Amino acid sequence: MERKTGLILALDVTDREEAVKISEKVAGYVDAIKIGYPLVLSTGMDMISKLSEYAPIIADFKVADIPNTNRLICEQVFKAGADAVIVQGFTGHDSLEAAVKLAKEQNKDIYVVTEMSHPGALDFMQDVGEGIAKMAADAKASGVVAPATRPERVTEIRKIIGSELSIISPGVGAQGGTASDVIKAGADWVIVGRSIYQSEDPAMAAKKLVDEMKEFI
Ligand code: FNU
Repeated sequence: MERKTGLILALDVTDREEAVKISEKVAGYVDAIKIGYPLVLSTGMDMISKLSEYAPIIADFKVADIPNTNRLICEQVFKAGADAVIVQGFTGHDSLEAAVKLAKEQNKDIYVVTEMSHPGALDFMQDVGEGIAKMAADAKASGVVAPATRPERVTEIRKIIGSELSIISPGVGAQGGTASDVIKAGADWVIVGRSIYQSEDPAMAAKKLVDEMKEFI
């Protein structure tokens, strides 16, 4: 994924027309559009190829299965036109390696969730976040997902993965994180949903975020 603005739109709307309209409006401000279960379950898998007319698509299916099933899922998602898939890391090295192997064969990207951005991630995930980050680097994934709600954790994770892997970071805006803070902490991209798609003016909301990050990118 090429970094021009540092912004990824999380498009968690459930209406087809609205999804297309917002994508049209913000296309000039985003490097990718992340879609997941809310949009795909409500509108179908063909939304992936439709929205890829506007930006590269990251499919946030948080794939978390045995290696063979991970491979089968990623195969279908890439076939539908996605450029990247988000997978969970807690399933371990073999599950991750199966996804990365397939992605590399098809010149696609895998991003691995380390520690999630919501408060409940402290219950179990934070304790294993650093280990997952190391595993993602060893497996040569394209990058990791790390929490904008905890910029200090993004800095820790950056130390572990080095500069080869990217960090994409959700949790800006509605979850309390600040775009410029998490970029300064070591993230390459912020992932922003509600603050953009629930805004009266999604293009202006996206532009504001891009302007805020500009000097740190
Ligand atoms: P917004 N997301 C997240 N935290 O928020 N994939 C994670 O740790 C993670 C994610 C997704 O809060 C979430 O599902 F791994 O409205 C949503 O699609 O800005 C988006 O990032 C954040 O949306």
